[in-house]
Amino acid sequence: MELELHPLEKYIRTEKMPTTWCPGCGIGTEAQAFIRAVDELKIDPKKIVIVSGIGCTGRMPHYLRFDGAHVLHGRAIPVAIGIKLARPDLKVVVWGGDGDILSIGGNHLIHAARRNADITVIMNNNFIYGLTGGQVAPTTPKDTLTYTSPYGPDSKPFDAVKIAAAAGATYVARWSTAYPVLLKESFKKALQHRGFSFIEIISQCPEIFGRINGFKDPYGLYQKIRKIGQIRRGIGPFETKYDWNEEITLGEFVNKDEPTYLEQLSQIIKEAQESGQDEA
Ligand SMILES: Cc1ncc(C[n+]2csc(CCOP(=O)(O)OP(=O)(O)O)c2C)c(N)n1
Repeated sequence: MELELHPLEKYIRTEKMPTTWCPGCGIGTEAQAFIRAVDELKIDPKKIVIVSGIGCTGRMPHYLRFDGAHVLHGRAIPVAIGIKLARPDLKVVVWGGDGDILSIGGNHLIHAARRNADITVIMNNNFIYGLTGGQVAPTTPKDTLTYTSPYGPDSKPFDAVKIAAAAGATYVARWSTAYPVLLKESFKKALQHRGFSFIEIISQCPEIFGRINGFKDPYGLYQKIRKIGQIRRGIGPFETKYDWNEEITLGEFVNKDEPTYLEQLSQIIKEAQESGQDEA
């Protein structure tokens, strides 16, 4: 009898299994939501490129059967923009950790957003540097611990939704691993969006962040994430909360249509050619 393959197996590099991700990690839930989104949209997998930096999340191009690039820590966004400029027909997706996207790569994030670069950035926010063993991240919430901030973080956390929106991102959403179907729907919107789309996912890192913060198993941390993740509809990005003790607001906060980076560049070149300036 021939074994029947799972219908989504074609999107996974099964030869690379098992993954390096810890048991109970939220990244697998994100990957599944993404491939379901691609499948439902019937996008040709050859038209998708996943670009990642270094981190646990950075392993994504290894495990998903799309073209991909695993580049320097923090530099996935400029590589992705380069790919998109060279091949506008491709859907270019950056998948990174909160350290990758907001610390070392923070500058790239804000400039990609202000340019409305036609890429999607997915940021796995596990509140900590996972791969390197649990250092404090720019997202580490007040009243939580990491191995380099054993008395709590010394500064207030970044709220990625507000940063992306303030910098000019034209699609901004935040979900959590507790809502995989809503996350999938959001991936579908981002993949179809013209311009810069940003999705933050609040996700559990049970082995490092969970342990140091007193969660005995992945489910306990997942429950906490489920409890604080409040979905709010019809509010703007600056009305959201990022508070470990009260609420991390989930939902879609920006969705607007503006000229993309490539369109703006093309317009400038066209105007320069028409006025004869490009001959100088
Ligand atoms: C230029 C450079 N600086 C630092 C590092 C070490 N480093 C690798 S991954 C990482 C942070 C990982 O945290 P995050 O981006 O949040 O991803 P996660 O592992 O949690 O998914 C750091 C500091 C590196 N590889 N390259």
